Amino acid sequence: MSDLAALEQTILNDIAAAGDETALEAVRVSALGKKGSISALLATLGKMSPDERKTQGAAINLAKDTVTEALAARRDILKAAALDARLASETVDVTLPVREPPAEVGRLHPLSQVTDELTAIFADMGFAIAEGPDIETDDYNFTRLNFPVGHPAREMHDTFFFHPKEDGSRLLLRTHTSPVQVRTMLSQKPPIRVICPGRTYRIDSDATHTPQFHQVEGLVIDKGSHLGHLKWILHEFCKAFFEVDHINMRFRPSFFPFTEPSLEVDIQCRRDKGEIRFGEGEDWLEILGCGMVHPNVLRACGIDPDEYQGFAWGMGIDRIAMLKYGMPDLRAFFDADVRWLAHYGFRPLDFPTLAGGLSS
Ligand code: 2U9
Repeated sequence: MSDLAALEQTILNDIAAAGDETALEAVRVSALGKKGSISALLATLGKMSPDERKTQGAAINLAKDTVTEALAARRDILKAAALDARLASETVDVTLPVREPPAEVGRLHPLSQVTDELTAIFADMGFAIAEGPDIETDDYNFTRLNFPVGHPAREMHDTFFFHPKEDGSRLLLRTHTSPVQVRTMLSQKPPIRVICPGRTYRIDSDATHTPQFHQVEGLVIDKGSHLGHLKWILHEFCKAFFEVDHINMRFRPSFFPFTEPSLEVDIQCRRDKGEIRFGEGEDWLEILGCGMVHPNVLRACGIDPDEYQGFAWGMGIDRIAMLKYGMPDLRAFFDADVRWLAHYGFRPLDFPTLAGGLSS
């Protein structure tokens, strides 16, 4: 057997032995690639005499064609085998039970649910929703809300301050959502009717306090707004939120720097074997604070207190969520435990509406 025939046979054996397309490509490169064995033979043609070139050239090219065809045929076989193997490994067992879609298994956090509920209630009364930044200035969080610099009421807020800037001013994490109302008054003309739900921060941590918590505050500014309107709004809110037809409320005098007069509000309830029922019973439960906006606050926010007056209220969303849905430890709200969420969470597509029912 000539050297060329032996080489051709070796290459054909290698092609037949190639088990996959990568191995086959390696055989192709070693035979027909730039430095391949057949390419090397073709390169010798230039140094041959014309007669030798004619015979050798024809023979080498014939070998090249044979190898090329064998490569193509083997590639087709290997491709088909790879496809068969993939199809075999990717079979779907149609007898398996169907996995529940995310809308069925996913759950809304109670805080999202309660925020949606109270937004639906106040939106129904004609309130707009306002939002603002979590990082605030001392001016918007305190000074314009009638907390004079150095006043002890500032200390009661246990504030997270950032490092002071070069000019001595310090940014902070807002301790209440009240700066959102400040921004609203500075940017809009009365009449104003807004609620401001959002994250708030204070250095505090136990079963009923977390350093980050949630508040919703409301603000009404108009020429004739008074405490009677405020009481009606809060009464309607409490009935709708706690889903009862009747609720007794108690307004007690209190103090907040930003309101005068200031009041704290309790609702009547009955505690029974760890459960609370609203709208009946002998106990009182504090749920919010409120009052008429202090003239100093109106003035600091660009509103003339001789022309306009208003009222505001604030409540902890976490607290009313715990009360309504009987969740005893606030810290669980932040544990990101899916078992807790499966128990206390809400179906995502049941959006609360007054017509369709808030939590049903
Ligand atoms: C402006 C003017 C007045 C908002 C108010 C309260 C009373 C209140 C607490 C409830 C529970 C905070 O989360 S809590 O600890 N809040 O009692 N908030 S009046 O009054 C404002 C707000 C903004 C411009």
